[in-house]
Amino acid sequence: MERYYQPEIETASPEQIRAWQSERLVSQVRHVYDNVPYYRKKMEDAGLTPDDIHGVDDLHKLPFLSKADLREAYPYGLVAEPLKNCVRIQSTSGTTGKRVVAFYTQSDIDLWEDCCARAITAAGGTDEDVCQVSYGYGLFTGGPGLNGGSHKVGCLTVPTSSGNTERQIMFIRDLSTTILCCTPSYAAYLGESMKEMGLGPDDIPLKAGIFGAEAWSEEMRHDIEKTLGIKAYDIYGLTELSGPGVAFECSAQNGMHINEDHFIAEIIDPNTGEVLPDGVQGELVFTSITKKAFPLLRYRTRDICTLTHEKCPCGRTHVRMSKPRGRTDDMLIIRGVNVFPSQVETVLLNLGYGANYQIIVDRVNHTDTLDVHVEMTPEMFTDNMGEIAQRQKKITEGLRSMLGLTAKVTLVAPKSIVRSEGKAVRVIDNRKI
Ligand code: DLL
Repeated sequence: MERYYQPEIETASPEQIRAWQSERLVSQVRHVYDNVPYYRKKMEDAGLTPDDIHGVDDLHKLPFLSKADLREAYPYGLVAEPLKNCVRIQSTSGTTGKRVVAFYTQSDIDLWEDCCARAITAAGGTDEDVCQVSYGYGLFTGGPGLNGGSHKVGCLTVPTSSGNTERQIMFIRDLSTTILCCTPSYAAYLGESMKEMGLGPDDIPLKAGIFGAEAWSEEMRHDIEKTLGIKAYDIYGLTELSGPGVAFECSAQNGMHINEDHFIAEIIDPNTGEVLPDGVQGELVFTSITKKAFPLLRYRTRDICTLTHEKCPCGRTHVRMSKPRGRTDDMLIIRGVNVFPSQVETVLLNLGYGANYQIIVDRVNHTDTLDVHVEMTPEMFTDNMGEIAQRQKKITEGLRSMLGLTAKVTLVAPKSIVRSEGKAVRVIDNRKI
C-alpha cells in the first residue's frame, strides 16, 4: 500500500491545490512588493501592483526572475524578512561568478524538511528505517535537507556526508542502512568500490536510494539498482527554491511529483518566454508561494523538461515533471547541433559501459571538435588494439546515430577518470568563444 507523509495534502483534489495556490500567490506577491524594493521596482517596471494579481490565472503577468537578478541583488537584495527572522543560509556550488545565497526562516526550513520527508516516505521510508545521508553537508542543500526530512520521518539518521567511501560501506553494513541518499554518480562509485571489495548486493541491507542533484539517465538508474540491489528514486530541487524535495519520485517512477502546495510550476519556451502546455518540452519556471525569507516569483531554472497532469497510480495528485534532460546552460552546441551530456550517457550505458566518461569540446581551425573519453569496465579491459579499435568504432556509430555528429572516441583504462563525491563534472569545453 502506498504511504504518504502528508496524505491530505499529497492527495488533495486538483481544485483544492489550485485554491491553495491562488490564495498563497496573492499573499506572496503582496509580501515581496511590500518588503523587497528590488521586486517592487520590477513590478512597477511591468506596470503591476499587487492588486493586479487575483490568483494563479494572473501568474503570467508577473515578470520572470533569472540568475542574473540573483547576482545583481547579491547578497541581501531579495531577502523579504528582517534578518532577525532569518536563521540559516545555504548556497550553490557555483563555479562561475557569485554564488547564489538563499535565506531561510525557521518556518521555511520546517516546510523544506516536510518536502524531503514526503520524498523519503514515497521511497518507502518509515521510522523503522536507517537512512544514511551521503550528500555533502554545509552550504550545499543536499545533506541538511535530507537530514531534516529523515528526522521528520523518524528514520535513524546517519549523517555521513559525502566522501570516505570505505567508511560509507562499513556503516551501511554495520548499521544495517536501508536507505541511501547521495548523488547518482556517488551511488555508482559506491557500487564500484563495493565490487572491488568483493561485495555484492546481497552483502548489504540497502533497499532504496534517493538520488538527485544532477541529471542521470534511466540506463544509469538500472545499473545502480542492479549493483546495489535497491530501488533507485529520483529527487529534484535547487538552492534558490529551498534545496532537494521540490519534486520527488513515487513508486510509479514515472516522473517526479512537484510539491504544488509550495511551488507553482510552469514550462516556458526559453527563447520567447511563452508558457507551453503539458507534454511540450521547455524550461521549468517556479514560483515559491510559502517561503518567507527568500521568495522567488517566476524563477527561470534553466532545467529542460516536460510536465504532466495525468493521473498517477500512486494516488498523489500533484503535477509531475519528467527527469530533466539537462540545463539550457549545460547544452553544448557543437557544429550547430544541440548536444546534452545525458544523450552521450544513454549511448554508453546501452553499450555496457559505466557512467564514467568525459566530453571534451574544442575548436580547431574554426571547427568544433568533440572528443569522448570512455572508461572500459574492469571486465572488458584489454590491451588488444584490434579489440579496442572495434569497441571505439561501435561507440562512434552509436553517438552518430544519437547526435548526428561524429565524435573522436578514446577508450581509457578503468578508474582513470576522476570520481566525484558530489556532482560529477563530465564536460570540458576548451573553446574560447
Ligand atoms: O542540487 C539540490 C539537491 C540536492 C537536489 C540533493 C536533489 C538532491 P543546486 O546545487 O542548487 O541544488 O543545483 C540545482 O541541479 O537546477 C538542476 O539543474 C540540477 N538537479 C537537481 N536535481 C536534479 C535531478 C541541488 N534529480 C540544479 N535531475 C538544478 C536532474 C537535477 N538535475
